[in-house]
Amino acid sequence: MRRVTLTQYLVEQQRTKGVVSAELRLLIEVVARACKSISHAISKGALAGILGGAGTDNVQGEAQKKLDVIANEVLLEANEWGGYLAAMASEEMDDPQQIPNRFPKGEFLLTYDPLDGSSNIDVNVSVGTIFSVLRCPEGVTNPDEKAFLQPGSKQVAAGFAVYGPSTILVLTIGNGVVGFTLDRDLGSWVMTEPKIEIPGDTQEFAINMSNMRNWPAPVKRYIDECLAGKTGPRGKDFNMRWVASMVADVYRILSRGGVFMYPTDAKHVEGRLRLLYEANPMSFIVEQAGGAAINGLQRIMDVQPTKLHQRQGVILGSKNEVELIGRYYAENKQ
Ligand code: AFP
Repeated sequence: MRRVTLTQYLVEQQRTKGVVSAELRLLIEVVARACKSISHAISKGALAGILGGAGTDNVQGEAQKKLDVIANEVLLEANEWGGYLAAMASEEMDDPQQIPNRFPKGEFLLTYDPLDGSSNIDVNVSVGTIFSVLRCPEGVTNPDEKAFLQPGSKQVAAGFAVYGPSTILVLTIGNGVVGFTLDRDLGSWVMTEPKIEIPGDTQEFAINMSNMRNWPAPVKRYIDECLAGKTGPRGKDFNMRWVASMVADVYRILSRGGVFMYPTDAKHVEGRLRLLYEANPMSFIVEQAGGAAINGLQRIMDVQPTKLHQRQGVILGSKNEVELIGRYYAENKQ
């Protein structure tokens, strides 16, 4: 069977469905090419001397891995000259990165987490890259932080790469969710999942159980019921997974259902995950795949950001499961 490549998919979406403009198509292809380079660097591991700490901290005050810095630079260099972007923002940079004056500017803003799950990189567990595309507000020629503070519902595209046993790219341009696998022989992203849909129900949850003592009541109630299994209120046994790389947990949920939870709690009062380049792109993808994404109190993509690196509680995955958890939050407020 002739495989469809990412380029062919995007050209078809542009030509026959008008879902994507030429500029947005070309921007996505640049980001996808950067993910290929990151995948190549990661696959060398210790052989390339690129594991371990970089000896620097990022804006979150977290120690950077060498690959955090490398992945960030790959995305910066790939995107600054293309002419599709007005500015970029990254988990690894304090402020938005302007496009150098020697290059043309475009109409889009790109936010990204260049290496999600980087605490896993030194122990050879899957990591990834997450990205989100917004339109630059009309008339803004030098976008500052304010230009990026748009709710997730304004995203025009979102995607993530998982650097695992195979390297996979998951993408939405608002017309469903598609999966591509990197064919290293051809150097192409080849479509392997033409229409990803999350099952509405599940028997699998993903949460870091070591935070249990800090959880809010609705989360404790939900997990206790899952743990009670067949003889409990859910009437079925549940399994648990926690990779501690959001890209890996979300890709599993897209593939077979499940619910991913990193709620705000007594220790993570604002949440742990970042809104603009983790929670929003993953929420866009999950909703486009028929799932749901809330912070407990509201839909994540309705949240109006106030800071570039703000954190956000995240509960996303199988629609029926997320809605049940949302009901527990609502009942807890009464
Ligand atoms: P790192 O990029 O610092 O490894 O964090 C990964 C992450 O942002 C997300 O990918 C995981 O789901 C979550 O944090 C894991 O958090 P815990 O380490 O607290 O389980």
